Amino acid sequence: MSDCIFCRIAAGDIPSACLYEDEHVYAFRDINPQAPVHFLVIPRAHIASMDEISAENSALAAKCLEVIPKIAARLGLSGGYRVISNCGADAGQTVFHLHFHVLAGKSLGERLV
Ligand code: DGP
Repeated sequence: MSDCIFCRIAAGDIPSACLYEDEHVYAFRDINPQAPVHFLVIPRAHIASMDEISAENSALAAKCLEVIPKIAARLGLSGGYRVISNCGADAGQTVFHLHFHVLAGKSLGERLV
């Protein structure tokens, strides 16, 4: 989708700090980090949110999840990390292209799950 900012980032039309890419998945650092380490993992295909995951496209979401421990290991996140996907207005989703936030680099505490 040409008007989707994350589609354009995955396509290389908008610069980003890439951490991983393959045929299906793109990962890059969040522009507004909420923790010392904060990156986003997205499918290259446009899926608007968790609400649009179905039997037909769930393998793409799984591919996103598969790369998270690989990136975490490369970044040395041995202390752990938190994975969040905001879905819809109440969750504060601002970019309507499925993405998984990965937060780490400090003790994140026990609040908010
Ligand atoms: P959410 O609220 O879950 O939809 O989070 C969207 C995130 O995307 C937010 O943490 C900021 C990040 N973001 C938005 N625009 C850009 C951008 O152009 N580049 C990068 N790297 N991150 C972006």
